[in-house]
Amino acid sequence: MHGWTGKILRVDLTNRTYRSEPFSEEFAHTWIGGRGFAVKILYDELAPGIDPLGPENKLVVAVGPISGISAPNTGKTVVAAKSPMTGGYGDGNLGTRVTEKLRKAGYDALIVEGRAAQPTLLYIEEDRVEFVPAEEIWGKGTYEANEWIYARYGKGAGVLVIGQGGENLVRYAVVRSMEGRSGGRPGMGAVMGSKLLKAIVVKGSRPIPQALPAEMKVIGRDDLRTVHAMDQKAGWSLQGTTGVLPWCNEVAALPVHNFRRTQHPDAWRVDGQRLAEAKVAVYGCPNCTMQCGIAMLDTEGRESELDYENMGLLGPNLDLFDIREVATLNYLCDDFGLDTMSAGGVLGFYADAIQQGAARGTLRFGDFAGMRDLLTDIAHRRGEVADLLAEGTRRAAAAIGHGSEAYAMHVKGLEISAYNCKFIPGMALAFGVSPIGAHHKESWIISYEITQTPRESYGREKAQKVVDLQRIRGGMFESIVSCRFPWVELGFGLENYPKYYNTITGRDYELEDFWPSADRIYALMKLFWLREYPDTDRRADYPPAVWFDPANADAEGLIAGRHLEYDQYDALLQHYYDIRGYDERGIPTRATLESLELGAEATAAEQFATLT
Ligand code: PTT
Ligand code: SF4
Repeated sequence: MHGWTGKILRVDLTNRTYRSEPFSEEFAHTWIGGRGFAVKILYDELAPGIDPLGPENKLVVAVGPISGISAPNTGKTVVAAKSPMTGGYGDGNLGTRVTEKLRKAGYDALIVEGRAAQPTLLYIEEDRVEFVPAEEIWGKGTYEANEWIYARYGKGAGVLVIGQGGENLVRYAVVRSMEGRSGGRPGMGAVMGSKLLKAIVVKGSRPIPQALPAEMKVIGRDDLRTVHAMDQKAGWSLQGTTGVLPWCNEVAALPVHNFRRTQHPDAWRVDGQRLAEAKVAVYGCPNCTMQCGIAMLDTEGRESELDYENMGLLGPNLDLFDIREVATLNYLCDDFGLDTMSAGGVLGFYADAIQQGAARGTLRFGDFAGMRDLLTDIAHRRGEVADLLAEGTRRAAAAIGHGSEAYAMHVKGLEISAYNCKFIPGMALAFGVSPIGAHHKESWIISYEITQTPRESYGREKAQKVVDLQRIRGGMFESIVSCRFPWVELGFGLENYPKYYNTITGRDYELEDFWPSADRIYALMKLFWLREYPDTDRRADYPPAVWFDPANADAEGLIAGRHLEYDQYDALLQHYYDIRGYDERGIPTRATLESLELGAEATAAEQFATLT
């Protein structure tokens, strides 16, 4: 088989055993890799209703056929499990040396099962697997733990590590890698923590199987140069993702004051220009020339690597406009291994609940020290409030009550990315139908919607665009596993990806040939959800109530008085279901499942729910 190693490494932490398992060429072609492998494995192997933080959950680390090869931005890996945040399928994608090392160790995926008896580091070197005691770094932040690991295994090793957040089962704990960033917003770090798994270290030196290695070398080298030149021309990596912040403020899409407002006159103080001026270092994932991880010093003089999402949700969303203070909250999230986006969402929600009189407490918007101290307590689950907020916004709102659910800014239990959609229907739909909860990674329609369509339209073309983007982003990029930024940010052609795929696997794909696999992956993520929540309906695909509330509309500015409309949103959602072949509850119909070669899954699904 060209393009895949054809093997998955399965490790059982409870019994300290492991084995290499072959997979078929048909499996490879059907599910491609990364998210495709992960959702199929987790759907087949997890019993419904298991505790995501129990030993029955499994962590899947999966790469794809073009991961790790010498071509633009191929250093990405998918981490997946049943999500402690949503209860459905969850995953994230991070830049890490594990990508290349796992393939060179001879595997396309790693499945970690069970629970270790004591804190453990999993060391994988080709056919060798060791369960290394990790008490010495348990309780340490990700930076210190990573240094300890590098000192023992060398800087060339691939490392995934968690911080105190994951150890203490904060539901939105992420997995960290120093060569990229953080992955697994829906709580993959907490899943590692629940297994007492502090880190995974991978080494390998076998060749990555490729159909045409010599051709790939030439294509990859040329395209790396092309992307580098495009970036230098566009200057994108000067500000990285934070370059989008002024635009979000200008078009009234910035989350301010727990998403209550969409614009702020001080937003410029935390924008990409300010970050570029304060820049002290630049980082990037392996195999990347775009290097978008821009770091500045925080209030304590520590390097903190900032992105737009981090800046928006730990800054304006909390009424914080001192960029060094935002950098400090960001540094703490990185060190504790907490998702910056959910952390910003939770803190904003709690400050709002206090302001509304729903909760009692001292935290105020704009209170940097209060936010910093509470974040630290959350990572350690110290005290009743922090313990509750470690559960995420949805659970915190359910406990606090008094109407706070309306302004708990999440979808399916995952906090919303830094795009305030109180008057952006298509992007609100993208959050609503994202199968892993409110994450912009599935379908970032906002730029198309604002610049190329009437903003107030709820037309079918927006639902079609959401589907188109899901196919490209959540389908193709997450399964071939490569960073999407060369395409998103520089316009590097999508046709390059089937070109790599064909050179590596020996197949003959056009771009559209990825769509059946992409649709299959989305359908299976939905079935995973349905199996966990058999009574689910279209309400699961709605954004927060506050975006529909006239009383919450901006009082002034670009979208003063505007808000989402229920009936029209519902019609837009129906367009999405129609295009996808889902029924009125948002569940794929039997015919749709059969057309995606999921007939067996459809039959099995009928044991727990009725399909139409
Ligand atoms: C991603 C999410 C994002 S998306 C950001 S900023 W972004 C936040 N980054 C965090 C961080 O940093 N530290 C932390 N403690 N928590 C964080 N949470 C947030 O996590 C780097 C880039 C980015 S920066 C994006 S959009 C793109 N994401 C890609 C993707 O998802 N798939 C893909 N094939 N290519 C991508 N390219 C880009 O990668 P999650 P990363 Mg992470 C400090 O994984 O769970 O999806 O959450 O991915 O390595 O941080 O991505 O404006
Ligand atoms: Fe990583 Fe940024 Fe490069 Fe993508 S563009 S691979 S996120 S450094």
